[in-house]
Amino acid sequence: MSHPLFKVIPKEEYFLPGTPACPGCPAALGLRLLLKALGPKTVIVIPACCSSIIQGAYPRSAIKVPLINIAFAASAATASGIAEALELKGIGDANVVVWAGDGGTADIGLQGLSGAAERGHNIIYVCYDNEAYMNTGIQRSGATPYMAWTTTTPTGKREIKKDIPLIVAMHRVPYVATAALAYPQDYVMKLRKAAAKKGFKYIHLLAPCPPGWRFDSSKTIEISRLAVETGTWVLYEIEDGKFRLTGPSKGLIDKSKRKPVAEYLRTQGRFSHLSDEDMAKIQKIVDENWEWIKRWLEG
Ligand SMILES: Cc1ncc(C[n+]2csc(CCOP(=O)(O)OP(=O)(O)O)c2C)c(N)n1
Ligand code: SF4
Ligand SMILES: [Mg+2]
Repeated sequence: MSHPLFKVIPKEEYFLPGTPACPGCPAALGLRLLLKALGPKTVIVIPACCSSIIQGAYPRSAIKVPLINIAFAASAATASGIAEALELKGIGDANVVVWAGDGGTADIGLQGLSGAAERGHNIIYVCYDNEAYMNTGIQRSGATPYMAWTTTTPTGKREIKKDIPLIVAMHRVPYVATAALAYPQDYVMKLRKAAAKKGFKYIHLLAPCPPGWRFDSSKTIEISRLAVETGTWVLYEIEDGKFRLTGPSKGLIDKSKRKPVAEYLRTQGRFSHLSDEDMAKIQKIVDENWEWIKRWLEG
């Protein structure tokens, strides 16, 4: 009998093994699942990031679908052009996907992303968020969380994480969702839902990165799960303007159901310098975020 996972996630592979990804790499797993979810009629646009290395060089790319590498700021604009060209050619059933890091999304590619969202091009933009510029040596990005160590925030980042999914949602696009690697069915279903809708769709995948977050490479999924169980990372979707919690996040409105945020933070060397006071402040940020969600759901 086949594993229940295969009911949702096909066995076919479009991401070949033997890449230079680090062990436990969330970008490799996230892209592999994305290609399984969307299938061979997919064009991938990748700006400068770890994934542009992981994919390998033409003609020996690890990715079995058409792929274009592009300058940092240009990924959403490039995908928009590809989507319009396919439309003109009468090819309406291909998925045009941006696969970009948090630096390429929250900072350098934000204007292109906003423009494509506002114009409503028929693309799926996926940000895999490892919460720093990993490929160039762990520099902080707008998506790095409060107090996280990076090489450019040696005593911890003083600013809070920029909320990209909500910024995109304010463009009134048909679909915005968050995802986590510990919940692959939830991620795959969201990708499929996005593919079935016309217009600009956005998915933000939390991507725990062993070397950048300072944890053992066997723990990627465990840390992804803790991010959700502590309520630090919230799984949701906003479909045609309607906000909905998904997966295990549905049961976490009640604070007593959430694990303490410290359980998540203590798994990672990037937070090893935190005092109890810092931990309490981060717990407060997470709890305030849930208060927002509660008010939102209550309308
Ligand atoms: C315009 C420009 N600036 C800087 C770089 C150098 N660079 C290449 S990858 C990268 C980091 C990208 O970070 P992110 O988007 O978060 O992806 P990750 O490396 O974390 O996967 C940087 C700064 C570049 N290629 N182009
Ligand atoms: S630094 Fe992180 S995201 Fe980049 S290849 Fe290694 S594990 Fe993957
Ligand atoms: Mg990054």
